Amino acid sequence: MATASFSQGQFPYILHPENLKIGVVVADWNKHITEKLLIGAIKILHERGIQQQNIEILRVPGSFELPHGAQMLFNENCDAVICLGCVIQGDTPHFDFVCQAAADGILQVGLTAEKPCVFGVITTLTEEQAQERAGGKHGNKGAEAALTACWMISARQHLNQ
Ligand code: DLZ
Repeated sequence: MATASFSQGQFPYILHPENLKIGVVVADWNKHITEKLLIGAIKILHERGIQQQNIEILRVPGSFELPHGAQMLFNENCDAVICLGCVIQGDTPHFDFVCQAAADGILQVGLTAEKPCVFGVITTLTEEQAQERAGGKHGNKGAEAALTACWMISARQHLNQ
């Protein structure tokens, strides 16, 4: 569960949305889920004052490709990148490889770019659990990822970075 202040969208810093460019990279695997994450993320960005023309959406095949997609978006001068995917466990170890690669890669890309690169990847055992996290009883993890991006950008702005 998200913490209280976070789920209420409260940050310790003020976000200055003017002139920000935000990248969103979306995996096509489990598209029926990732499109809901995308809608949730875009809604939050609009609410926080990011204009549609300053949101760059890039679609990639699967969650494994999210880090490379994020790298491409940072090369387009994005101030933050939100990575959206959904990995549902199957009968093979593929799940673990894809999840680990996505998590490690997203962290690495963000640290290399020295900018927020947010892990908005749902990793679940079942389809039902994924639905619950894409606008169901556990909220929308795409929206939470967008809030995380806004918070981290505001932290950088607070430090004048
Ligand atoms: C191959 C694969 C499998 C089995 N499952 C998923 C999944 O649940 N979610 C996801 O985003 N991607 C999956 N992929 C695709 C990989 O992420 C990747 O696109 C391919 O292995 C090609 O590199």
